[in-house]
Amino acid sequence: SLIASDQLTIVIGLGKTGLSCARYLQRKGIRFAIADTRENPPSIDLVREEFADVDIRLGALDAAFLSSASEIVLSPGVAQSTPAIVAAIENGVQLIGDIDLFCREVNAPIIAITGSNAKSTVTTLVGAMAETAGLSVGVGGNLGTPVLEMLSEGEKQLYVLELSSFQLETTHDLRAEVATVLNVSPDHMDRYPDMQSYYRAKHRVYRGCKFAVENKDDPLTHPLLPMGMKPWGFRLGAPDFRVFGLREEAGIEYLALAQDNLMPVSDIRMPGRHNVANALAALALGHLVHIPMDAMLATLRTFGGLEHRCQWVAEKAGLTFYNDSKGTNVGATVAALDGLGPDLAEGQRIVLIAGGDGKGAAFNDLLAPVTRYVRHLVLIGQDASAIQSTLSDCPSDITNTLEQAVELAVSKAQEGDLVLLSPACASIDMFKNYVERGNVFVAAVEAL
Ligand code: UMA
Ligand code: ADP
Repeated sequence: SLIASDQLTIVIGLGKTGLSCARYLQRKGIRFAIADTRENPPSIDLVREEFADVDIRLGALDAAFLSSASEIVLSPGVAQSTPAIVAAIENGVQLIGDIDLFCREVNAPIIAITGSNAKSTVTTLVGAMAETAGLSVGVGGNLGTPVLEMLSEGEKQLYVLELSSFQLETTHDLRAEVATVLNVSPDHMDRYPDMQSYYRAKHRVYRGCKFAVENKDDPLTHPLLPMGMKPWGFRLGAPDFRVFGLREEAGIEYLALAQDNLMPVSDIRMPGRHNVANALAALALGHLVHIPMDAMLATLRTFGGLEHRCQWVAEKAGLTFYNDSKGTNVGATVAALDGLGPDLAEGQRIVLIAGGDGKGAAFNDLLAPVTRYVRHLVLIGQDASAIQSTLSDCPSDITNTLEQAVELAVSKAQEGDLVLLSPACASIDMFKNYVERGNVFVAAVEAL
């Protein structure tokens, strides 16, 4: 219509998400402009070539320009609280994200997964379960592939989406077949004013869902659902009707649902107790889209987990090394310690390498698992001394580089100990990202 042709959509952000949105709008023939807060965003020359006819504005966002749009598609890396965006919203501009655009396009069921930790693991695992069952499945979102990029392969039978709180903030119309908040612990406190607003962003995942899956061990994951709708759940405890859990029988611990024992826990290939919770979560999600149980259990027997998540690296000099570089917040490192700790033999301890950019977090929650399992702390990065003073009862050292940290950890460890990199912090103060940090750790271990 005439009115529609006057309307302007503005894509904010020229990262992976912004590019996927611009390409999508281009394909749809929708009039759009692009803005990025950086004077010189990555690959800007290529972008100008690809979108030769598109108005591209760089540098500080212009409130008047943004207010001229009918709709803003916001990238997750840009805060909604940016004043020019606030002004545009006040002027009646609709704010959406790439997830909304995606949901407008697809009809296949969506499994939507959020949480402070374990998102990538559970998302990948459910995707693998669906594949084992012979379904065509799209796996993406915060995990790495922007959702709109998945459309180029044609519609799949199922989508498994990892969604961050940033993505959920701009999502209005998800209506997932199954939605879950896996766990909630503080993260991104540099972007949220308080835990309440972080929690609220996460809980948007449940809006309009057909089935909700909660973590019965974490009350902060409990959904507010319409009257009469009961959540499903998982827990590292007794199973129930609608609850995947654990049951011991004749000395064997089983994954179980209600009365059914499904598989011995020891058949799970991923390491650590926290991954048992992840396995139960994946079973619940998959079950609710009717992935056959056999295929799901077969996947648990072969899926070894993702790189940089409590990943076994090597046995060397009588020590075992684990890379948990993706442990980028306190909750993750607590889970890694509580996950690997119970398998330690008598007298064995963990030497923990931690530190980096704590994103404004408090480190107090590390106290209990560190006291229980850690022999020595080796700290790196911007918040090393903050961690050291919070955990002052545990012997610790601060070093400048991760390579030095590995050497120091080895010198402090005793025969049979486990050396774990699980930083409880983001990596950006010292590395490009958590992948680079993990790779540096692995290389340093190999160089020993
Ligand atoms: N940026 C600006 N100005 C802009 C646009 C972006 O300074 O105008 C900066 C952001 O502050 C950020 C970087 O550029 O530092 C990238 O931001 P982006 O929104 O363009 O990010 P994308 O490249 O589109 O990647 C995003 C997710 N990134 C973020 O949420 C920061 C990716 O998750 C995700 O894989 C991708 O979309 C596809 O869905 C990454 C992530 O770190 C892995 N996520 C956070 C996390 O997991 O903790 C939430
Ligand atoms: P996310 O995508 O949410 O960051 P990942 O699957 O990449 O999640 O795992 C990130 C980190 O979270 C892991 O390195 C591990 O330290 C921690 N973790 C894994 N499983 C759990 C769990 N069930 N609860 C809490 N933390 C976990």
